[in-house]
Amino acid sequence: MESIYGNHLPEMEKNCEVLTEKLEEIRKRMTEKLGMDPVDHCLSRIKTEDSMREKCRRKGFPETEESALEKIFDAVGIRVVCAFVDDVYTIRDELKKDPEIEIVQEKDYIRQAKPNGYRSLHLIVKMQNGLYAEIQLRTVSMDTWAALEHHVKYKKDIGEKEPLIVEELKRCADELASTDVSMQTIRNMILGEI
Ligand code: 0O2
Repeated sequence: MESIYGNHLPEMEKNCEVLTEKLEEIRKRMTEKLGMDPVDHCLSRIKTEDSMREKCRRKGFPETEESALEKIFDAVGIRVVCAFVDDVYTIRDELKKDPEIEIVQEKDYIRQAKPNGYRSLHLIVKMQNGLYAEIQLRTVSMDTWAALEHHVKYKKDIGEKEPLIVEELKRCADELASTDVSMQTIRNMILGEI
């Protein structure tokens, strides 16, 4: 079967590399300025063929190259995991200054969490070759939570425990968000900002 990405895979891989390099540059500059590394880790991936086809079906789009590249924007995805919430926004601001990429959409699930408790800042960026990528920025605690929630979502045999797990996950998400704010305050005090 022909790839849902047509012959665009090399360009997508290039975009992945370019974005990773840009984020590494930002990370280096911020480390010098802050005296500490703002990024815990950074991951990148090209969405698998199966996962893209599943997302097309889920969103009611035909399984075509146009859907995969122009209707769904996370064929290329980068995840940046930071220690502190402020660093998420500083990295967003640094990306905004880059003339080679255009941020076409920002979804702030940190200021406005999803009802299940999901938090993250999502940026859809348009690259110079016209293709899109999604950058997800979040803290370590948001990342740990999202991994656990993802696991629950795809586990088939949870059964009657599900409502309790969903409720507990939401409670944890809110507690983690409150701890992220406290940690940020402590860091600001250490840096002499308050
Ligand atoms: P994967 O396997 O991580 O790539 P959506 O509305 O969520 O169907 P859309 O329009 O791209 O899709 O919106 P959004 O909200 O920006 O979400 C895109 C991605 O964010 C998802 O991609 C997930 O990676 C992550 N995400 C969003 N909501 C949740 C959530 O409630 N829990 C977790 N764990 N992750 C979430 P994919 O393609 O769904 O999955």
